[in-house]
Amino acid sequence: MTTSKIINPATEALIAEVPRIGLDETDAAIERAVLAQRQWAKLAPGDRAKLLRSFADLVDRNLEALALLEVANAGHTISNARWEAGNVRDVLEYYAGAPERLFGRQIPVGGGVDITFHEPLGVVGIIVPWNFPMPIASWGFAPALAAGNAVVLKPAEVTPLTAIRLGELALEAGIPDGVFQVLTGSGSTVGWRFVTHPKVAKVCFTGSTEVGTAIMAGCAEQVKRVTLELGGKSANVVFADSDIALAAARAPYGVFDNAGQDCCARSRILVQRSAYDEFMEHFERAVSNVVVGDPSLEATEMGPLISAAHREKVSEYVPDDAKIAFQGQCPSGPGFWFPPTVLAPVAPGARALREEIFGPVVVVQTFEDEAEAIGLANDTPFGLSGSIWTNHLAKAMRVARAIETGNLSINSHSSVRYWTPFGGFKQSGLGRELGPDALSAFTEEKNVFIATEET
Ligand code: TAP
Repeated sequence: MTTSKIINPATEALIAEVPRIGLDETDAAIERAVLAQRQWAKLAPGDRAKLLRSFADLVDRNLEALALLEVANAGHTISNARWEAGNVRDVLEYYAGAPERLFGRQIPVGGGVDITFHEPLGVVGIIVPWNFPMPIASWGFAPALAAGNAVVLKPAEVTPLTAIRLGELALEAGIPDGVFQVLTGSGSTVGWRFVTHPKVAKVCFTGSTEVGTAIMAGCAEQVKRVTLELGGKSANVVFADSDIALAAARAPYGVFDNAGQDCCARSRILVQRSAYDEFMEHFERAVSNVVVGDPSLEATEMGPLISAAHREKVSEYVPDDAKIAFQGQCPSGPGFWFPPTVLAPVAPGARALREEIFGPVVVVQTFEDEAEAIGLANDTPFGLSGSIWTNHLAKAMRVARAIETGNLSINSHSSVRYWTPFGGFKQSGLGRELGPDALSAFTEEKNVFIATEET
């Protein structure tokens, strides 16, 4: 069997070699999942819930080890990686409360009784990108398992280590063999087989819009259920009536977190013209203070990019003649480093303005009034996230309702809470993850009529 070499992006050291499984092993895993799912769905809801709680407990007890694994594999800062492992625990705990609460309805009808059930789909294939390997995996597998499905999970080829460990912890927690399997290998082999295999009932994909589009088209051939969480080009809209110093101080963390490799990155900052100079003065100071370096150190705020190839791609958005307003610092030497970079002004058609960069590069534009701010924010095929800074409540609500995006924060950059829905408008995706309704994405509603009177 061939293997993938796993590299620490902060040091470029080889840290592991992981099997690259092929089609036959993928098919065998899917067949195991089909058999395991039947037993899993038959378990009493309370027993399924207990096993998910045990899984959450084990993640909690292994939290530091999982975090350190992510620091080494993905270059995430240790504080982010701890949050991510904690998020897996929380998501598991939250959906461990679901099996006993997966209520159907009794609907009034004549001549009998009508009731609905939420049936599991069967085997769910989850395809995960490299930018947040742990949380994104759990947003799929936790509700899918809670609803009585089996899961085959494909991590990104470059960041499989935490997923492999989570697969081991699930078994240790007592989740039956075959119910949750982690399959390491390439997207075009393992991931695509989830699309084409008739016994995979649903594909949950997070990644690029390009691959997501192909997955949706592939799933259409079998009318296969699909959830897509794709790219973003989100706007951070700063009105002149906001606390400009605060908005500028927080702006780096809205876009440079995880080195900008975040689908929710607010990679376009729109500032009301009358506040532009004041904003840029504070923003420059904030960017120069971002601590970029060894992600295992507690004080580090930004680590490296994931790979040399990705750094190459990000660099293309900052050519030699780019108008760099200012840049932060980053280490030299081994590691895929890229400094926090602010581009301004940018020409209306510039690639950096229109395409998802997925690196620590942000563009700053100005606007005159509310209408122009909304127009600019919506001038993108994406619609995942965004922020609005203003002290005017009615304006904040008007603008929030007008921006075509799935997740907005007012006077904050927070995007994700496991108990609120998450997902995109337009080409940022299809369907929602997390929140109270996540199980409906992993079940089919069945209606049953029972005659109680002869007709
Ligand atoms: P992709 O290249 O799309 O890869 C994502 C996953 O899909 C990986 O596991 C990849 O496997 C797999 N894959 C690749 N080609 C495939 C195919 N033909 N069939 C099935 N699976 C395939 O994206 P990426 O570069 O890893 O991630 C960055 C993108 O993800 C960005 O656009 C970002 O915005 C988006 N993203 C979105 C969100 C949400 S929630 N909307 C969250 C995070 C990231 P390999 O490992 O073999 O490449």
